[in-house]
Amino acid sequence: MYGMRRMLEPRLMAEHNDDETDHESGIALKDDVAVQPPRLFTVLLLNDDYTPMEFVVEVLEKHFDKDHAVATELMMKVHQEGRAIAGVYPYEIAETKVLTVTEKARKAGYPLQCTLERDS
Ligand code: TYC
Repeated sequence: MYGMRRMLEPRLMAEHNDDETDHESGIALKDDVAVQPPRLFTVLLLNDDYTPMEFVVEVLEKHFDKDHAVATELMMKVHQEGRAIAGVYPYEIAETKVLTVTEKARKAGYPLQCTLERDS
């Protein structure tokens, strides 16, 4: 009479329940939830005629974890080709980087465009 024991001694029930399924109710607990990897978003930098090259290099170093040589190459790619990928992240991280970089550029008086693109 597991049901009765459960009513009287809920702690005992929990100790016996190794597979995290409630066998009496048939309710599936957390084992049955399929966990999906987070969707990834691409953060892009776009070219403009006014943001100083050094500012973009600094952004890539400080916010996208690039060393000075890679940051300089990426900045030149944006300058010459119009855009480049700064990094690829789950949504919340990508969105935060876009907001942080955009705010930093506006505060410095530059029109730098930093945008998001779904799934890389
Ligand atoms: N084109 C800018 C200049 O000549 C430099 C620049 C590079 C601006 C990359 C934005 O995302 C950018 N000063």
